[in-house]
Amino acid sequence: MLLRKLLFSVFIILTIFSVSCSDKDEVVDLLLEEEEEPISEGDTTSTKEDEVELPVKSDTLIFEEKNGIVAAEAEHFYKQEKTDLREWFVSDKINKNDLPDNSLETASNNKFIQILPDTRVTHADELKVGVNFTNTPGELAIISYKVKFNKTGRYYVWVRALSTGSEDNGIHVGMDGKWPESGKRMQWCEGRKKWTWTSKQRTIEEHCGIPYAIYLDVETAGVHDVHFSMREDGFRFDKFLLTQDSLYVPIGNGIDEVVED
Ligand SMILES: [Ca+2]
Ligand SMILES: [Ca+2]
Repeated sequence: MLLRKLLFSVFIILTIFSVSCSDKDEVVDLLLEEEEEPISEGDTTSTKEDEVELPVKSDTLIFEEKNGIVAAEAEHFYKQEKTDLREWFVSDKINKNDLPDNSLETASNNKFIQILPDTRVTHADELKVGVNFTNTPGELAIISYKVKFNKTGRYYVWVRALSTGSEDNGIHVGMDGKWPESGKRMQWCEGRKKWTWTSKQRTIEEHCGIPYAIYLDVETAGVHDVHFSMREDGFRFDKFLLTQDSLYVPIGNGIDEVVED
């Protein structure tokens, strides 16, 4: 009798162990399946609802040129690359103590982006080429925007920026993976500590930049990628504007961004 009881107990224990192993296997299988289909931030299969809620980094957000002009909020970039050393951060992710006075209140759309960390704040800080400064466009912290051009031709590039010194006031602009000479070394000397529109190119002779020299030539109508990349770390970027009118000067927040219908 005792032996029968003992055998029965062993049977029960083995049965429970077997069921628990089977459950465990099912859980492991489920985890593996979920890992095979990760949901990433850049997933292009996102629903319409997601697109509305997350305009930033959505490749469905296309700005459209109309009547030879187009504007876009800097914080509405759809892609960021080469971020190992420096990265663009949207202002609502930056510690309030690190935001210059009134920079949010006076920014278009009350947001901007900044390249961080900023290790070269003054001229006395160590210059590290390829880290906190680069004269090579497309080398560090590239952000991209999709722009639909209805008209081909030359577009002058204006950027609204806020600098606090001489080491956070330069940037590069390019298009479709190319960085033309006319997009190198955008430079700001005026308007320290307030948002300032500029379209000037720094040269050896003129460190504060010369006008009418920063532009992109659009050869085909349709959607193109407009890129900006780091020249100096700490750069603060509110908005950009492309215009075919060489004499156009943006004022205030500039014109509203227009998204393709
Ligand atoms: Ca800097
Ligand atoms: Ca803005």
